[in-house]
Amino acid sequence: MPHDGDSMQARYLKAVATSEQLPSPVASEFGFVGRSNCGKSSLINGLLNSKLARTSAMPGRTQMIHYFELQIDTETSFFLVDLPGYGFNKTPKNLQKTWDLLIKDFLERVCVREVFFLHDIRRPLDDVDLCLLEDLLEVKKVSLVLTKIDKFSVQQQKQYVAAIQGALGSLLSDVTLHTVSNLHKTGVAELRTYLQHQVHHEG
Ligand SMILES: Nc1nc2c(ncn2[C@@H]2O[C@H](COP(=O)(O)OP(=O)(O)OP(=O)(O)O)[C@@H](O)[C@H]2O)c(=O)[nH]1
Ligand SMILES: [Mg+2]
Repeated sequence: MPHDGDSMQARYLKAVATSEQLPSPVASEFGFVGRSNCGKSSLINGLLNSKLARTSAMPGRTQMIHYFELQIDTETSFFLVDLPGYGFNKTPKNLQKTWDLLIKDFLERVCVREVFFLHDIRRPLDDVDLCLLEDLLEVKKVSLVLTKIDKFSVQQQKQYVAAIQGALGSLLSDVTLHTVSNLHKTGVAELRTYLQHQVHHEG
């Protein structure tokens, strides 16, 4: 059942710049990845029902891993992890390397239950996106979250979702597809319920 947010508690845990700073694994963690500007931090705020994650119209805003804790009830608490966006060319090469290593170490954590691959519904999935998706699927369960659906009418959304499903090809059956608008809060409560379900159920 979707929550109205009244009983939830959200908390910013920490920023992580190197693998050594990753917190000890005490609860389920969910990673949020995707191109810069696709709406990762915004959706995390929507799920937390807070403004704890910093968002920006300028790509590359989130440059470290940020851990947020969401306590839904006395039995359910988990971490939403905001990962740096990719496809941001202005980042110095050596910094990009450090980020890649950090993300790799993050993905190896057993406590990371699933990765949410966020993608702006207006953009076609290109080879870089598909490569990353394949890499993620090798190590984790993956949900593909199409963001900013408020940009389209319901009819257009259907067409764009169908195009993305086509681009996924054989990967389609390996991912769980979600559509959201954080602006209109469409699909956000459902995604929170999905997260809660993953915490309580294996697989
Ligand atoms: N129309 C619309 N705009 C959105 C939505 N979610 C986010 N945005 C806008 O998209 C821009 C980027 O959002 P962020 O949440 O900062 O994106 P990000 O993926 O965290 O970006 P980086 O941290 O740079 O990787 C901001 O201008 C947001 O206001 C949405 O649901 N609808
Ligand atoms: Mg961000």
